[in-house]
Amino acid sequence: MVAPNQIIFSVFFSLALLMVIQDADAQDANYDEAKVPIYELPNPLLSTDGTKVDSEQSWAKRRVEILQLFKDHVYGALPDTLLKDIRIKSDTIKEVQIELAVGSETGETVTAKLREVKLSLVSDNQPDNQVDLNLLMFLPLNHSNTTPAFLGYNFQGNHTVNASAHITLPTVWNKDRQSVLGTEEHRGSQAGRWPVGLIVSKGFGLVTAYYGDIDPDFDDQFQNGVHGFYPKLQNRPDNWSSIGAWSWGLQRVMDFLESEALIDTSRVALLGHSRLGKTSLWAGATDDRFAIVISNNSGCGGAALARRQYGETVGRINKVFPHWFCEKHKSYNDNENAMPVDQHMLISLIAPRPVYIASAQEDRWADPTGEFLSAFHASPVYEVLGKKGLDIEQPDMPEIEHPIGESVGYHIRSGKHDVTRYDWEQFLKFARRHFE
Ligand code: GTR
Repeated sequence: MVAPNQIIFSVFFSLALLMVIQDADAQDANYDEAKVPIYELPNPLLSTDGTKVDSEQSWAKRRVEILQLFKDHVYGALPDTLLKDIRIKSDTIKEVQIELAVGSETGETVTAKLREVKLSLVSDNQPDNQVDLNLLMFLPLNHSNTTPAFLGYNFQGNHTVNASAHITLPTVWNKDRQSVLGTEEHRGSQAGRWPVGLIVSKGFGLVTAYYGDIDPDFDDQFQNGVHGFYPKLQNRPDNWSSIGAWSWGLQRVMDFLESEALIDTSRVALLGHSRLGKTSLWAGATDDRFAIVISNNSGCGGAALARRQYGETVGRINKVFPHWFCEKHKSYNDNENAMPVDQHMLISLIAPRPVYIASAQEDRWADPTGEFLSAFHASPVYEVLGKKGLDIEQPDMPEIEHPIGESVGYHIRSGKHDVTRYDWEQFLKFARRHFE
């Protein structure tokens, strides 16, 4: 038995160590635009056999090719036996009515339904293996199958999303790879990232879950979480990665939502921040049931162009997070130009569905310019499909807090790596514009 103070100490120590390593790397990183190497991006509209893509039909073929390249070289394979051998059991744990503050200043509130559902993923092939995903939902009072919703993972447990005492304290993974009970003290600690009252007041539901439920975020050679269901997808160059597993988990949430009439599943906006923003892009690319995809400050392996080698690089991300991407991806450490894809092509896989990329000015580690350029270079694919993408002629970054774009939306705001109310206001506007 480990004493709680020992756990706290080692969590603190591991966190401090990680921060020291990250700080050193972050300081060594390139933040000089003049040192960005000259690079040539692969063209999403040029097939491997040299055919130019200029129609919906030719894009459909090219899309298959690009998707496969991302599976082989970046995120790894996904289980293709979906739901033939995995069953989802759902138990409603709680449903209560709550009052939520819409804004901190006005005193305005909105009444919502807080609902908790435990999804148990059970494998027919491995009866002893079960993974539970605890969904937390905030729904407008009169929600129905016409209510649009946002879906996104949280980083630290459902109880951190909002301070409501109704939220069941979950188990979460600490840095020592121990599953521990979340504490009262952390209730609502991430509430600044989740303006739930605002979301509900605009007529949207919010569905969230702790990403560690699906796959704990550490390198354990893919034994735990949902990886245990598909051992055949490991020990190969295109192994099912953690970003792949988290993406797969979001798809299972969608399966559940489709089986209930809680919300309108044709109007689900998938959203993620940082590593979970990388995840939302990959989930959106591999499952077209997500009607809108939003990626906030996703950086390297997310929206940012790898070839720029600005801020976090492929080599650095694979060193610190060896489980996020597939094995093959490591062959591009300090070798970005050899990749057959770059991240603008990931965004293009979401076309013609609306996609939104958000950056933060001080988040240089995530390379805001690289995130913007990806959105820009994905836009020609939208145009082939009859949509307006970012809808600008030249790749000139917009001013701070001046959102741009049609089916590809983009903004850069002032401030740090985070999800703020400003970001949500733009996501809500974008979603309303496309859903209405
Ligand atoms: C950092 C990592 C980034 C980003 C971030 C996060 O340590 O280097 O790629 O994903 O974590 O997810 O918070």
